[in-house]
Amino acid sequence: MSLLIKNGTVVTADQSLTADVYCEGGVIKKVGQSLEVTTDRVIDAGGMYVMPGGIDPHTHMELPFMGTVASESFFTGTAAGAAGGNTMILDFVIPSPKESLLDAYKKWRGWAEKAATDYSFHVAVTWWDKSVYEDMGTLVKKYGVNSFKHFMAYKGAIMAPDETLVPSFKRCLELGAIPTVHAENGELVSFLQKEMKTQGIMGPEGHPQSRPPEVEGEAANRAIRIAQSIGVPIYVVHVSCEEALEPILRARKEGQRVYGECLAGHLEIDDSVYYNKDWEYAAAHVMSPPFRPKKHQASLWKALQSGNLQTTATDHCCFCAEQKAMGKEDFSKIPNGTAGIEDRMAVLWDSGVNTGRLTMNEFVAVTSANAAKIFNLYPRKGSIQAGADADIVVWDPEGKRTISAKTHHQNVDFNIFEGRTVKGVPKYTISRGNVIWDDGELKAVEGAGRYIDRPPYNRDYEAVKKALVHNAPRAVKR
Ligand code: DUC
Ligand code: ZN
Ligand code: ZN
Repeated sequence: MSLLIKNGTVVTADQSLTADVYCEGGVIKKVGQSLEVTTDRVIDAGGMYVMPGGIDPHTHMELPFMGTVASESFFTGTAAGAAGGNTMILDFVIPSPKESLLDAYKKWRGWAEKAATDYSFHVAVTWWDKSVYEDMGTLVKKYGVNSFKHFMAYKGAIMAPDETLVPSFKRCLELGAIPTVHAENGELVSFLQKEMKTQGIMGPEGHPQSRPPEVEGEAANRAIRIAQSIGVPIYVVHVSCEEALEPILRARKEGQRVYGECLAGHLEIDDSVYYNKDWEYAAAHVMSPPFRPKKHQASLWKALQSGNLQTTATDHCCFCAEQKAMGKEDFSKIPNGTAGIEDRMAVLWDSGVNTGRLTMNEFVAVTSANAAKIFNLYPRKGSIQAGADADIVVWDPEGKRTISAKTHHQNVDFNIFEGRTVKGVPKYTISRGNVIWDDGELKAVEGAGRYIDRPPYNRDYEAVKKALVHNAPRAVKR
């Protein structure tokens, strides 16, 4: 299949230019003005922007979690993602404690064969022993994994205490991989959940109150300081509040290589949702970290605008009303997760580009290119240039959509952006040269997506370490 996208404005993280884009065999062959080629299909992108397809670096398709399984499969989730302009996800392999990392990785690879767009995996380190150390090496050297996730919350389940974080971060350094963290102090969450219940608070309003911003701030700071002591870069997922931003800003100012991600939901939605009288509505918003009081959103936007947060994601993790009802009598049993893969790009465009907070180039950076760079996929992904994968979104800045669970493609019965009309929508989403979102028609094919290897970073880690670790070892000759 060959495809020519004509008359559009190509917008990448680096530049905007009037150019045609010719794709063949799943890759971009030429970018240039007035291309004359024989092709199977021509898309007229007049008045539209031709951008790298979105990369959502944080999703959980069909995740077994909190006694149930997320309702979105790798097929339905990536298809919905394509309807929203995405062409790649980074999902998470999450081994149960004592489960071999390699076994879990192979299990997830099997599930993900259904994906309609390309995908890759972060692998969670949920426990520690010699086999985990060895499996991390195998995953990096043989299976194209260059990022390892650490949940600092979910005590008694997948939480990684310091005695796991420290050796795992050190192993990441040796391997040229990057540690990532879900930053919430799991001990404190567990303590505060009990406190809430002692005070008779059993409804969804107990969720944000048992996971306040200081719980996130403490964990973010601790993870960043551990990374600094070891000399390894670090990526903090779903930064939701000022208390977590603070150590990120401080560390970046000190020259530490710290990256931060924020979610479309945290940028736009505040914690009043948990105090709604309707239990189902409130429970549908239960995710961790929770939505925050309004002032945090302004700070997250500023951090995104200034480049102190580099990526946007969704933490797409869907549970339907009947699954949320598992926590009807106890908020701590409500499966944590909300959807958003179909809406992230349009919401970011509407609230970011339309308001002037982000330039179009910055929009591409935070929805695609930066994730590709941080996770070593660039320029194969996240760019529009000859040789890159033909993963493209043709964006209609005048198109409008009113977001609703009744019309979305996500396999979940609730939408946190319900009723919002966004201006700026994907008109065509092209995955490896195939048009899978075709002017309102979803043509995603189950199994068409491919696993993408991410090689380790070939930085000079010893030099990086020397520059980062404040106190170089000093021996005294006696
Ligand atoms: N947070 C969620 O809300 N869901 C899945 C896992 C997580 O950390
Ligand atoms: Zn998380
Ligand atoms: Zn997550």
